[in-house]
Amino acid sequence: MTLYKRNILGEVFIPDFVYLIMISFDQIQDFVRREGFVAAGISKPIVADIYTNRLGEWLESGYHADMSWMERSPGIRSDLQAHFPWARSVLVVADSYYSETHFSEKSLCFSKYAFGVDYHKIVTEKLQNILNSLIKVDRNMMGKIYVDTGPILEKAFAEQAGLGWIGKNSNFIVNNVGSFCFLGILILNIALESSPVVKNRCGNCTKCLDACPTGAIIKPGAVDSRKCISYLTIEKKGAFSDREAKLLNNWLYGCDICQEVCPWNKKWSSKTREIRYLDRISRLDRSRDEWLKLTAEEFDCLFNNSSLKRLKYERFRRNLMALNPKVFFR
Ligand code: B12
Ligand code: SF4
Ligand code: SF4
Repeated sequence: MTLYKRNILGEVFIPDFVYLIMISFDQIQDFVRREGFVAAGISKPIVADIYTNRLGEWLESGYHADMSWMERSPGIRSDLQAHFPWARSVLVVADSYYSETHFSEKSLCFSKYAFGVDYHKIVTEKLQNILNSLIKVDRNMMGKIYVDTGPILEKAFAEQAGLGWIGKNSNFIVNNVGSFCFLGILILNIALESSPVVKNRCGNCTKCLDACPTGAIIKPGAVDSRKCISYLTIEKKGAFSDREAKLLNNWLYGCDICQEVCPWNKKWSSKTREIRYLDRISRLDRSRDEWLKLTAEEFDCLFNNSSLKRLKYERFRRNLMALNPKVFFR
């Protein structure tokens, strides 16, 4: 017998009282720890107006560049129940991918998030394990996973779930862990109490704004993607303009500068226990000339199941050709 019902429109109707008694956050925490996540918390399935208003301003300013998919589905971005009427709470998790980098002088720069297996795959797999465990406890459990795979304001949910705070560099800083963490969410049909929110601890610090080599952090918390090395090397389609090509500052894929300078990362970061995030780090220490010799077949082999695979060889070559250390400027 299932405990939820459908009305004549086929919408799922769930009496809240049923789900209040089924499972506690403490039980969920056991599953979370088993998967090796460094933090977890619970949020309600709606994001506060402050986040959606800021998203609106960001889009109006054109800071999303050609990522037009960011304009889609504003309804679900603010209220998950608009799309999932059964949603009662959101489990938010953080997975650390931090490792120190000891690349040689000749090497081009790679973001730490590209040292191993694609995080979409790993975080989704771990959240699926949690959902499966929950279903074993209560077969009426329903869930939906997002790991940067849909129109979800993940950092807003993470802040509401008390995992930490959104820094002025716009990255989410997990309390006691730092920002070198991926986020993922599991929408649940059980009503769980929201976790207490953590205070923003950026204070008067402006290290990330000062360090960004392209001036992409327009104001605290807001990044103009058109100037951001991460956008240019990962998301941008097509050729670079001359000006864009000069912004890359030796970064072949992604950019970590505004995180590397953050005092909280210096204080808290420690090596991830998820070794799959680091499984090809030693093979990335190459000079531009060495990378230029990489063939399309070798690219596919080296970056199999990595997030770089989505870049494809053509855009990898585009990035590579644009790197010329003599012509960097803001
Ligand atoms: C679009 C996108 C990008 C774009 C735009 C980045 C951006 N800052 O928005 C580009 C391609 C540039 C990018 C780059 C990176 N990304 Co990205 N990206 C996303 C994505 C898909 C959506 C983010 C979003 O909603 N942006 C919209 C704007 C409006 O959001 P925002 O600027 O953060 O503003 C929000 C808050 O900051 C707040 N806010 C606004 N103004 C202010 C002002 C103040 C003072 C404060 C405190 C807050 C605040 O309200 C806004 C709405 O929620 C998410 C996944 C997801 N679905 O959430 C991953 C995600 C944010 N990216 C991620 C990563 C890892 C990166 C990179 C570090 C990768 C790299 N090393 O190169 C860089 C970091 C660059 C940077 N400094 O932000 C992780 C971040 C994890 C974390 N700990 O924060 C995410 C969460 C993916 C994931 N599941 O792990 N990304
Ligand atoms: S990722 Fe790099 S370019 Fe983008 S805001 Fe941070 S420091 Fe600036
Ligand atoms: S560098 Fe300073 S201002 Fe920037 S995110 Fe870290 S603590 Fe906040």
